[in-house]
Amino acid sequence: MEQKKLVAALMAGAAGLSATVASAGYDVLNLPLGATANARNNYDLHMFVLWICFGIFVVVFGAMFYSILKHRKSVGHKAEHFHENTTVEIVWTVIPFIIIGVMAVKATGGLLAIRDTSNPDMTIKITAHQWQWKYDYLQDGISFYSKMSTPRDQIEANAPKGEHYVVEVDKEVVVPVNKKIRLLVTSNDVIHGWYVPDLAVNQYGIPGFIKDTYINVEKPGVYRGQCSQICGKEHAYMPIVVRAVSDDEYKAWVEETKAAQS
Ligand SMILES: [Cu+2]
Repeated sequence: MEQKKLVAALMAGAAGLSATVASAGYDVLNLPLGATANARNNYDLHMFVLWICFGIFVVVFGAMFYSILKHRKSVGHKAEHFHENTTVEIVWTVIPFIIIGVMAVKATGGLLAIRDTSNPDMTIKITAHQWQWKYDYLQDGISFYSKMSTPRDQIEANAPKGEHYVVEVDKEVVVPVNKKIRLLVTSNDVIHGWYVPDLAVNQYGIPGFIKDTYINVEKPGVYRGQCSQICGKEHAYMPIVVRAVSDDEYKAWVEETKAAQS
């Protein structure tokens, strides 16, 4: 009887917890679904590994609690005295090996896709500065600095915070959708990180080195990010805003920006 009450209490607790988590909109705690194939792949891989962990958790803790309840001393069980069971040892070596192997194959596929910067449609060079970003569109001959546009008054709490507080910029990085865009990331001073979660890119900008990565944005929209490496006193104030637009809109933006530059 006691046992049943305990199990019922545990189950009620678990159900209550999962209901609370679900109603709180738990997806904000998860990885973003993202707007690129790599972002989606990262999300799927993350969920795949998470469910494997959950399965292991259920099996291991299930066996443990079953043993504790069913084989306890007060109901008359005596501890077994045995060691070395070849079958069990083979099973608990082979099963984890298979699980890790499957995860490694999937993860390696994802990593290779992320690293494949070959055959880009266009290239943008990104140079980090304390504390702003410089963008050079190598094909289109556009070049500009992008700085945070949140007024100082909001930061110093003299004015109410805006909707995009500290993740808004004066000049957005405009890119066309469904184009493979190679990003060459470097830095002018210290190490920075060009980090846009929705695009699954978090790339170091290191002085003296050029690192390459790429994006291929599938959905038009505005994607916000921030510098991910502590790079000095204004580190928190060097956001990134990428605006993905249709091909025609991109061409129009290029013409407009070039006309304004010259
Ligand atoms: Cu930085």
